[in-house]
Amino acid sequence: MEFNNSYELLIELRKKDLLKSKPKYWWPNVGTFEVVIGAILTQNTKWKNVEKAIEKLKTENGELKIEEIASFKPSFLAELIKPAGFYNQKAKRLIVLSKNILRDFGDFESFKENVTRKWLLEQKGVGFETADSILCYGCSREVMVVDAYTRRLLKKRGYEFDSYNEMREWCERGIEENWDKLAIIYENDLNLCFARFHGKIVEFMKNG
Ligand code: 39A
Repeated sequence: MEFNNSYELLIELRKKDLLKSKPKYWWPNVGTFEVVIGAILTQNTKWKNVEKAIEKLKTENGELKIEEIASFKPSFLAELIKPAGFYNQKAKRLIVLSKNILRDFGDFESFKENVTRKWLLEQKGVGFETADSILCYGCSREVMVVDAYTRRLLKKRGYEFDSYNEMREWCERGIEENWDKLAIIYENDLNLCFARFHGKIVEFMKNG
């Protein structure tokens, strides 16, 4: 795979049909509180384990309520999210994060509209990748998530970066500079393009 910028990488990945039978934005249930939960739970574990934990958290009608998570005792939540590993730490962080969202934004809809990267990065257990996952998939912002898969793929092709932000900016820049050719494919939705681009990188690195 040869590429000179992230646009050319996306074009290469598009030839591989990597997101067949995946949700439109790759991450399930985009725009919901479930993305916040998934972004924390996926730290240091496989996505399959996250799916198991999320299923345990859902109510009978498939809902995941922020008020409910905020009201749980850490030990009770830890038991539910056990499949995702580091469950005591993750339970405490999820409860505090849920409480802080309700305290500072009132509800999840207002959080989606008003949250900033700075606010997210001030939360315990939220680093760059988690913050950008919440922004891109939870809040529909025009932000590209990059991760260990992205770093490994780019390193293999001779691209190395000093920081997370430098790698993210490189990925975003190639897409933005070629948006005239991509807009029609991605319904004029840059968030959709970034969401799928990240998903394609993960699926490519996981499954070849
Ligand atoms: N590692 C991952 C994933 N693998 C994933 N999916 C598959 C759907 N998501 C949403 C996040 N992280």
